[in-house]
Amino acid sequence: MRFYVLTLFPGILAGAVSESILGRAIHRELVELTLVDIRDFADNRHKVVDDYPYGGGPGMVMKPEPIFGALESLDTPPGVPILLLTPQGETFDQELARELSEGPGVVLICGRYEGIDERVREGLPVREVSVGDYVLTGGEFAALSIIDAVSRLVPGVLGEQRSPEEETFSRGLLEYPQYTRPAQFRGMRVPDVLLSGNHALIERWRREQSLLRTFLKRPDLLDRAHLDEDDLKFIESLKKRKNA
Ligand code: 6GU
Repeated sequence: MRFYVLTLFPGILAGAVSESILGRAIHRELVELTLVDIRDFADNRHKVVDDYPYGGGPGMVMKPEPIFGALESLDTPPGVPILLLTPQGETFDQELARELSEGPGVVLICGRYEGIDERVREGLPVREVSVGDYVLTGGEFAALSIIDAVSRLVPGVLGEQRSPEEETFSRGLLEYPQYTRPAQFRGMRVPDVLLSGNHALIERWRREQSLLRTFLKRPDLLDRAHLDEDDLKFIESLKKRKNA
């Protein structure tokens, strides 16, 4: 999986991806990162990449030429998606992470300052993506989230701990509570069922805890989750209890 990141601040990404799981994935060449400094494609001697907005108003706007130039310098495989990172985009989620992880790579264009010249959206085949309803200082921090979420789905990156399919947003439910030793800590006990050694009971308890948590914290997820008959019965019992 290769990420091509167009940014005015390559150092933000270089630092963050050098550590931990991503750092190892890059070292093992399971993930490759091509950082492109948009400033290198400034079309003027002074390396200016932003300018005043036509029509006036506060702030600066990223010029189109360096972004087009940087993109056209890339040697990407055909069909690689080009994401323009902006709070105006569709919200990034686990489904898009999976989709991207199944392709050969992704181009990420990081916006900065108050905006990007509209002709980037108009003249390039970009898909606008946001990472949530809040405003960041720049797309670099969104790019890091996307790189992280996509990379961990690349086979080999996580090792063999467990398959990403088992976890929270893939199954569509929040995860059940986890405990490790000691069995008792500051008066708080690990639930007896987890110490019982009865794997059928444990599995059932975990499923119900997942359903309970999702019901309480993210009921919106239940509509999209894959639920069997027992799950639906359990949810019904939760609803009855809530209304009682
Ligand atoms: Cl992609 N960019 C910026 N600047 N802010 C954001 C965002 C992106 N996604 C959510 N907030």
